[in-house]
Amino acid sequence: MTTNKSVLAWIDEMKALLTPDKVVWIDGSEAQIEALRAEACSTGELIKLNQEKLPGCYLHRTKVNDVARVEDRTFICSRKEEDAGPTNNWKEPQEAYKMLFDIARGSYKGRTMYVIPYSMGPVGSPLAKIGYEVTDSIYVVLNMNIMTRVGAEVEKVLGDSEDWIKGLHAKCDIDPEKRYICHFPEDNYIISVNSGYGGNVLLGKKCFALRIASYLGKCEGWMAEHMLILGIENPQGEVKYVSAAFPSACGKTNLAMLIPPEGYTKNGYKVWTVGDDIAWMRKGEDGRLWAINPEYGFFGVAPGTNVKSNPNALQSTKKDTIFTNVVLNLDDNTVWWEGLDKNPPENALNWKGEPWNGKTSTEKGAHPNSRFTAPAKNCPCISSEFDAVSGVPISAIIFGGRRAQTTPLVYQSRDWDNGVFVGSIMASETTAAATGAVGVVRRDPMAMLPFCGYNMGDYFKHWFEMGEVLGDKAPKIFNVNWFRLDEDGNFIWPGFGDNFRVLEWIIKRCEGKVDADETAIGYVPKAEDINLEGLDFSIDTLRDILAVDNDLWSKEAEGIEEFYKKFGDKLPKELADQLASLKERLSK
Ligand code: GTP
Ligand code: SPV
Ligand code: MN
Repeated sequence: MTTNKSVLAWIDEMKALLTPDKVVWIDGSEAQIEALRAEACSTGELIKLNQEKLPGCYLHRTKVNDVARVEDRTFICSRKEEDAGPTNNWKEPQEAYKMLFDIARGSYKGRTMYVIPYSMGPVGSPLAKIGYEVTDSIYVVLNMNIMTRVGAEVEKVLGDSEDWIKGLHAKCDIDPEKRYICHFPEDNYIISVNSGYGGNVLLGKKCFALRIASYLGKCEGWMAEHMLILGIENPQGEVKYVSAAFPSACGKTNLAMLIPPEGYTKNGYKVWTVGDDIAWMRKGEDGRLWAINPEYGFFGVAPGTNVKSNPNALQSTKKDTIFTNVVLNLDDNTVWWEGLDKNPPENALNWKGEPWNGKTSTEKGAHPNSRFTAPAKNCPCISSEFDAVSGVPISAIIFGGRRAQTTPLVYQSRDWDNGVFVGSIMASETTAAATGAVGVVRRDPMAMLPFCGYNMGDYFKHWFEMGEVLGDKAPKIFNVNWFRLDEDGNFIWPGFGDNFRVLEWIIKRCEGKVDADETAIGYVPKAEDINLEGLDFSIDTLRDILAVDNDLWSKEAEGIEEFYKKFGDKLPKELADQLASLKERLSK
C-alpha cells in the first residue's frame, strides 16, 4: 500500500462517504485475484466455465437494464458550460458532485471497498498515466485487472506525485433513473453510479483514456483517440504502423487483428496488433507521431466473432477471459453467441439467464453488445512493440464508419487539413454499443462524439495544431467504408481479412508507390490498383464502390453544413474553408 499523501487523503474521503465495512487494496498478485474470482463465484456474480476447454474463463450477466454505455446519462462537468461544448451533456461541477455524493453516500455499507491502482500505458512509460478506481464490484476489479496494468508496481512509479486520476464507482441499486457517468476534466475526477456495465464502470477505459485524456492531450499537446493501432509487416520484414478510428462496433477489433488473404501470407505479409480501441499519440524525438495503446486487454464485441471473421480474437478468448452477457451452454459449461458457429446449443441459458434453445428460439441468445474481456497477451498476433515505452511511429491515420451508401471503399485526403475535415464529417449508422436506436446515421467526428471530454470545436482546432507541429512528418489521412450495401441489403465488400487489400493500397500511397484518381472528395484508387487476386469479386463492382457520386455528396455537404452550425464561432475557419472548397469542387 502506498504512502502517497494525496492518494491516502482521497481514500479517507471515500471511506467516510461510502462507509464500507472493509477496504481491500488491489496489489495485482495472482493469489489476491484468484481469491476474488472464488468469492465472486460463491455469490453468483461470476460463473466458472469449463476449465478444460476454457481455463481461467468466467461468465458474468449484468442487469437487463444495464447492457451498454448510456450516452444520454454521460456528462462533462467543466466549470464553464461552453467548455463541454454542443455535443456533450453538461452539469455544473459543484451541483454534480453534490448530486453524485448524495447518491453514493453510504452505498458501500455491508460491502467491501476495493482500491485499484492502475496505469494506462506501460508502467513507467513517459506516455503512461496513473489512476485510482474505488469500486464495490469484484467484476470491475477483475476486468480492470485484465484491461489495465494494476497493482503495487504502479504505486511505486507514482511515488509521492499528485499527478493521478480519481475514479469513484458505486453500483448502488443499478437504478437506470439514477445512473450517471460524470467527468470533471479540470479536477482529474470521474464518478460513475448505478451501473455495472463495461464502458460505464471500467473507468480506465472510455472515461479516463478518452474523455479525461483528450482534455489533457489538448492542454499538454498530445492526442487521445478512439483508434486501433496495427503494424503491417512486408516480406522484407519491415513494419509500418497505422491507426484507425471507427465508431463503436464498426470494426476496430477486427481490423486490428486481421489475417491477410492467403496470397499475401504465403508471400510473408503479416499484421501485428498493438491496440484495438484507444491510442495515445505524441510527437516523438524524430518529429513523427508515435502511438501507445494505453490498455492491457481487449473488451471486444462477442457476436460475429468466429474462426473465419476473427480467429485471433477468438483465440484470445480461450483462456483467462471474462464473458459478459453471452449464452451459457449447459451441456458442457461453455459459452456461445450469435455468429460463433452454426450450432447453437439447445440446452442453454440466454444472456438473461433464462432457459434458451438455440434451435427453436426466435430470440437472440447473446445480447448484441455482449463482450469478452481478454488479456492482450493472449492474442496470437500481439505486436512485439505492445509494451514499448515510446510506442510505435504512425504512417497513416484511417477514419471510417458504417455507411450503406455515399462513402467509397477508400479514399485519401488531399493533405492533413483536408484529412481533419474528412474526420470531422464522419458519419455512421448507430450500433448496439450504446443504448438508443440502432442503424440511424449520425455525425460522429473522428469516432469521438461520445468520448471527447471538451468542446468539439476546440478538439478540431487541436487537430489542426497537431498538423502544424508535425509538418511534413504528419501521417497521411485516409477514409474507409467496409459497409456498403447492395439493393438486397447485403454487404458488397467481403471485408474482414480482405480489408488487407485496402491497407496495402494505403501503405503504397504513403510510400508514393501508386497513383490515384482525383475526385471532389479526395484521391480514390484506380480499380486495377486494388489487388483482387484469389477473391471472387468483379472489378466492375469494385469500380461501383470506389465511385464518388457528386449528387449524393452534394446532399452530404448540406448535412455537414447543418452539423457545423452547432459549433457557432468555435468552428475553426479551416473547416468552413474546407467545406466551401468541397462544394466548389462538387459544383464543377
Ligand atoms: P467497439 O469495441 O465497440 O469499439 O467495436 P469495434 O470497433 O472494435 O468493432 P468490432 O471489430 O468488434 O466489430 C463490430 C461488428 O462489426 C462485428 O459484428 C463484426 O463482425 C462487424 N465487422 C467488423 N469488420 C467488418 C467488415 O470488414 N465487414 C463487415 N461486413 N462487418 C464487419
Ligand atoms: C465502445 O462502445 O466503443 C466500446 C465498449 O469499446 S465500451 O467500453 O463499453 O465503451
Ligand atoms: Mn470502442
